[in-house]
Amino acid sequence: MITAALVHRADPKRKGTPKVADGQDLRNSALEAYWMPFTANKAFKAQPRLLAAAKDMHYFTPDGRAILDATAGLWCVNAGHSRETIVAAIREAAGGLDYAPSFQLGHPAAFEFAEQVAAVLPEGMDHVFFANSGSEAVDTALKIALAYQRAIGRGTRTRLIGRERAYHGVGFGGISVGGILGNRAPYATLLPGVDHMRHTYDPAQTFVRGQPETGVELADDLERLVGLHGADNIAAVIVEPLAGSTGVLVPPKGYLERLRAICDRHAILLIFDEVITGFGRLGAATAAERFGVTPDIMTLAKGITNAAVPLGAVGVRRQIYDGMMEAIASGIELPHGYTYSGHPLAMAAGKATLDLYRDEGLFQRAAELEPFWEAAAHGLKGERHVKDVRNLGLVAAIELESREGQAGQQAAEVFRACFDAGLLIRVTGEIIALSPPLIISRAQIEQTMQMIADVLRRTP
Ligand code: PXG
Repeated sequence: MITAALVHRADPKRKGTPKVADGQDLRNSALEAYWMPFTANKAFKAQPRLLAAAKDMHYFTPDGRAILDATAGLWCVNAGHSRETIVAAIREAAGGLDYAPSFQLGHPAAFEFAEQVAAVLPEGMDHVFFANSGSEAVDTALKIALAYQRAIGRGTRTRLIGRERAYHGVGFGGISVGGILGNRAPYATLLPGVDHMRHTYDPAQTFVRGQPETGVELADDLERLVGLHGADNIAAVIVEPLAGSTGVLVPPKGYLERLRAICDRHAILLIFDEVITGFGRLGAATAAERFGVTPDIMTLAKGITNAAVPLGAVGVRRQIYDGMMEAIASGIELPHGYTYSGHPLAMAAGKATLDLYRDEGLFQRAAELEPFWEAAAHGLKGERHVKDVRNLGLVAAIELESREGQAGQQAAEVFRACFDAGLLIRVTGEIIALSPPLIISRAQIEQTMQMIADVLRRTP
């Protein structure tokens, strides 16, 4: 068991079999070396929660307890866990071509997979750059936007526009265009020349099913920024079509369409960050497809490999790739890339993943489940502490009332109680975010909502 090995490695003098039920008896020293990401390290290490295995819809704890995964890991395991064809593809790749340099050399799987990704992207978006994470994909997208504007002679277009409450990963570019205070504040001045549109959540509109009818005019905030900075100084605007990490903010009807129109009017590049929304989450290959709005650049990660190997990608429209190729007569057109761009294991995992999505019709399945999912999520209206429910595709948010003077405590407690009861949810502030693997059954959807309701009733 991994936890036993962990304890023994960290403390060879320790005798006997350590008790590892839910990690309760693990000694802090065994957990010390790992500085955990986005985690309250001290609190976690005092009371760890460990996962040892995963299959299909479930995680398993070291003591063998099954945990129903209502979050697809971190919005990424869209086809369910440890799927055999993906595992087999990774194994085969690792034993064949373990690594190939990505600069000035190629290997067939990278070209094949780029073509396969391009085939699921909207018409005209037919070139793909590989990174290793969503954060790298975002920084790559921003750099492509800047480099393209400069290459085609629009070098004054250096400003980037993001949106309040946006999450675009943790690179300096991503946190600069991002709009989450806690992720920005510790890191001083960030990138210069960035501005933000307003977010799209209207707290007066609660328990809206799907896209809100009102709020399309929030897109006009981009016009305000054009009026402030001048279109000739703006390179690109980046938005999550559905803001996920910040707590599931669903775009009002017509909002993305209007954003596209404003970008077209002012020759501003539109970037969709589809790290969460890509690969079936909204019942289509991409949010762009679902909404019928095609951006100029799109970031992808997470579901692209079913999270089995880290991979990020950036899709770009033909005009951008061709524009760069023409403008830069010789030499390296884009001085950017990673040691692991197009890594053979990631390419193999990605190919097997897209095959699986196709063979099992999982994007279609998500679309078919959406009405059932929506009804089940909104069934939590009226439960204790629930002040809003929002949903789109196979995503839902259940927002809770805060306890007096204790912001975030309610949801944190619900998270722990759900985990103990055998359900993995994700919480941010007082918002429960649900985004299950697309293979979830109707019975498991009902079970998810029932378990949350039970926990809410027990939570003071
Ligand atoms: N863009 C978006 C829209 C994301 O949601 C990233 C970029 C960054 O991806 P990487 O691979 O660098 O983490 C993300 C990541 C959560 C949660 O629980 C969300 C993310 C990551 C971890 C947790 O909301 N999104």
